[in-house]
Amino acid sequence: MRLNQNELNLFNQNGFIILKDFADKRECNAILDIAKIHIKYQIEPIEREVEYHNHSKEYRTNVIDYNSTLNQGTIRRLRQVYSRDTIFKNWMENRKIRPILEQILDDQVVITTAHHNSIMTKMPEKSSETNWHQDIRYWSFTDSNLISIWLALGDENSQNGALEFIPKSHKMSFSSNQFDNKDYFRDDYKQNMSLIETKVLTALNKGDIVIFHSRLLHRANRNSTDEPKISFVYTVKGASTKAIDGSRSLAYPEILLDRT
Ligand SMILES: O=C(O)CCC(=O)C(=O)O
Repeated sequence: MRLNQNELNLFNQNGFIILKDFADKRECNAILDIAKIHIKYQIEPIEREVEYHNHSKEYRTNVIDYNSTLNQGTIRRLRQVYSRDTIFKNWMENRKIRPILEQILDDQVVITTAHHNSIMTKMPEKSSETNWHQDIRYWSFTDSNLISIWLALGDENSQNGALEFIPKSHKMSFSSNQFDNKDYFRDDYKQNMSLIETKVLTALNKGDIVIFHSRLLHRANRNSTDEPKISFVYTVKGASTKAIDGSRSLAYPEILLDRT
């Protein structure tokens, strides 16, 4: 499958694109079943809600041990899913999406397992919101030609914490005082407010995907429903984009995918 020129232009302009009904529902259900087992038995490496919010910028930038530092608490994400089960690996190596990723990256596709390589959860009552941020902020690469593929394994909406994006922000330059000390984009800063008003919510259904640029500002609400929200996210880069030697971005394997 390939994007038409209009869709590719939209991605380049806005920094994201939604592809409705992209993944096979049976594959989504299989991913969900395995994910629920790993969540139920708290199989490491995991990150808990408290850690997701409390870890410092230095920890997020440098630490490469992704095991939880706590022995209890609500799980926010299962990490390193590529190597957990072939059902996860197969989705990340899915051939149907590859031509699209090649088009967007304008390069051969490489999975970087160091960062988004996760099942993301938002549990009822115990989840929290995520503030505005660019994913690239804690990553170390020669350039920002990286994109993430977010797969909805159930419905995602304003009640359960669907992603919100600021279109076009992947191409904008910001000053350091527009961000707080953890590099979140400040929503209490006057200069940011009018930009934040341009936000769009990406409501998704099971099997929909959204592909977004590593510099795109995004956030999400907490889940205020009674049902868990579970999603899959992984990141790919162009082959000519290199992880910096000695950085966390190079601490886990990269998987070069054949050209289509
Ligand atoms: O589900 C969320 O709260 C957003 C997650 C996110 O944007 C991230 O971890 O980079």
